Amino acid sequence: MKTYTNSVNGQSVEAADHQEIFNPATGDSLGLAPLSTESDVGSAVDAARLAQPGWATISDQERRDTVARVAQVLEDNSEYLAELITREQGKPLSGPGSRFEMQACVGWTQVPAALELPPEIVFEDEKRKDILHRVPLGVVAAIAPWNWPLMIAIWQIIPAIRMGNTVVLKPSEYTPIATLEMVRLINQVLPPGVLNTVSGDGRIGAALTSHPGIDKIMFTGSEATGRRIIEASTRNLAPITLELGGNDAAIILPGTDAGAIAEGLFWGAFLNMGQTCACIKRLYVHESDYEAVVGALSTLAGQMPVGDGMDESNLIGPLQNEMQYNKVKELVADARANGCEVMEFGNMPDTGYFLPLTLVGNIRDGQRLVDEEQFGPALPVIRYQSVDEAVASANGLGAGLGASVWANDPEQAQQIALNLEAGTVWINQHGAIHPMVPFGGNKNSGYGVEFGLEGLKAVTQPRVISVKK
Ligand code: TXE
Repeated sequence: MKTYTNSVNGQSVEAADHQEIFNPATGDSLGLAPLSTESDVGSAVDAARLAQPGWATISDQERRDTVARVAQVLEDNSEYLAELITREQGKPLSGPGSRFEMQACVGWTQVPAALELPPEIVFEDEKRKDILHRVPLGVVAAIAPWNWPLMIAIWQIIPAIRMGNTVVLKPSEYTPIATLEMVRLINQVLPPGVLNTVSGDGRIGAALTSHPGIDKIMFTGSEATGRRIIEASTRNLAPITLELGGNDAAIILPGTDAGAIAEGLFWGAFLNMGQTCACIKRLYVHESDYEAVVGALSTLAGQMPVGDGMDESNLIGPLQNEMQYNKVKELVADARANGCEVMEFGNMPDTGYFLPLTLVGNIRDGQRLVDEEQFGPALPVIRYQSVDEAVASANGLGAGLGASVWANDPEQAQQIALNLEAGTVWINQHGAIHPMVPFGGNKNSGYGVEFGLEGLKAVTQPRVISVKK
């Protein structure tokens, strides 16, 4: 059985203890992932601290060139890593699956490599000149989730490295292998100590985020863990970028052509089997359009090939883990027990954490499947009578990551969008993130933004040089 290792100071480090990782589609063993100790966390942070001053003092151009070489390594190894993602995470190779995730890894590395944050004159008169420089924070702790394990790790580590920080990354305990392999490959072109890993569950995450040697925390995960990380950071006062998922509402304005938007709605809700922070998790449809929208989504759901994602004909795979599988099943069972209409599609394989693509009708705000983040392939479709009522419902929960408005007239949709409490409101699309466009949550979905120039600023601190004339 293959044993995977952490990377510390450019070296593969053997762990004393391991956990076996299994394919969520087949149950096959994928090998042994390392389990770090608290002392391993200390060694990884020490390596990152030691490497940071040297990495920060090479020229900006040299750092950009190195990050561009990282993008090339990702591109060269994308098929190998995509297959590992599919085996470990479950999303299919095809469609918006693991090859798509690898393309995103490449793109989200190329863009920071191309961006610049030059010093900025923020004030000047005859007496003084004030120049704002952006300097690295130091060592960044990156805590990644299991839904887009490589892509989200890249979102966290690449801007940090680009700006002269060094990193200690902890992948999710559900999906460590593909991430550790990606880091091993990236480290072929990074100087030792710039990118290090530790592995394990929340205890190791807590040891890392509370470590006094950490200067910044990048976290994507649940709201509950986000709150724990804020508490842990009182030990190091590290600023935090928190992406805590959402419960995104989509509102279809009355009279919208259901056939024209069905595919966008479908993938907006069922991308990665719904295990995506910015997926449609509540769909609000005017009562006069309800049958047409449910009909169009049912047709698509009924046609989707489901199964092991290593088979290139499949577009829908299993849930990633038993915890998530049970959570989604429980929410659907609750809806069924409360009289909702549960419409299930697809022939499920007998093994693995497969759940049918599910639309749930006759459901209202206040029911668990609407109010709680399902993070799975079960979409509540809620009828509304007035657009004001739909906007109030969309804004009625604590989450505020994304939202979308769907309409024949995009101008009309934009007016509605301005009233939605979310970090991003998409029009006639959902979850359409881009490496140049800042992305982050409002309300309980977290704070801080990633991507683009704003994302680079978030991994720096300002240093003002103020000159008397
Ligand atoms: O999340 P956790 P889990 C949501 C989704 C899911 C729920 C639970 O609804 O059902 O969260 O998933 C690390 N200090 N999202 O249990 O615990 C952990 O090891 C530091 C939405 O996987 O938040 C992992 O690496 N780190 C989300 C990471 O935090 C800690 C994506 C995320 O795990 C820690 C994933 C601690 N005290 C789940 N405890 C999104 N935003 O898209 C755990 N971790």
